[in-house]
Amino acid sequence: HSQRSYQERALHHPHPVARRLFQIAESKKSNLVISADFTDIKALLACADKLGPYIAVFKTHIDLVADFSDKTVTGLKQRAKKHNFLIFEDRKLVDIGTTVQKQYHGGALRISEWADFILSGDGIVEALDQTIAADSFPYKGQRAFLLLAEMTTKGSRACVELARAYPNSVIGFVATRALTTPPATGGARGDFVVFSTGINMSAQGDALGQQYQTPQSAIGHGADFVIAGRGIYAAADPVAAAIAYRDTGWDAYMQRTRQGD
Ligand code: UP6
Repeated sequence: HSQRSYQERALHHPHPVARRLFQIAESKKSNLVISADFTDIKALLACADKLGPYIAVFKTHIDLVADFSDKTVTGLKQRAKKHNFLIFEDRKLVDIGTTVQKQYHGGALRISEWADFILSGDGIVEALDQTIAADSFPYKGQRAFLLLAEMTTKGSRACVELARAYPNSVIGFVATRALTTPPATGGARGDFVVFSTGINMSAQGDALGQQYQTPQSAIGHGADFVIAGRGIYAAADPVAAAIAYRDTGWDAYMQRTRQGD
């Protein structure tokens, strides 16, 4: 698990999106990602307004937004700037390369326009890598991908190999634990950012198979950022919950990097 500070990783990471991510975490003292799984623009932007100050990343499922429009795009971009957070679109794209390219860049949801990073995966990473590397791509150097890690050891090894093969676009993983031993020093390649989903401080799971761990547990296992949805936005006081998750996540990070000693 990485014992280096976000500040140090921000200085040395070869990818600009990872550098921005670590800078934001450091400056807001937050490794919290809100999973904003809302079904209309008003609720989505209200969440960004209310919780924006406490988070490093705002995670969307944009295909849930029934009234998606230009207002969604401009509204999200404006909130990201105002509150200094990155946007992660969590659509699980699984089609053939050429289809995925069109779903990502252009298309009805215009994901490349407003999402700093999205999920990629085996079979599509080559196609998406080509899209963001093209001379005509308007957001060059400002977009990146995460890989959704496989649970088996064999699967997660393959995932790491894939990430290493695409250093210009893949910056890390969504996983329940760190998949690699991170480099101990400077500008070494392979400093993957680990995001963990399934974070909740008051529930063990839901009725549909979701399983939760706490921010302390995830960060103790090597997560750099914790993603929480219902644990925060469905709480009686979402702002108080966001602050509690942020502070718990930050303390766990300080412990792991021994800055708390
Ligand atoms: N998510 C998971 N597990 C995964 C991958 N992604 O929960 O393996 C996403 C869900 C949802 C969020 O799609 O957006 O993380 C979890 O929300 P919750 O905290 O409300 O359970």
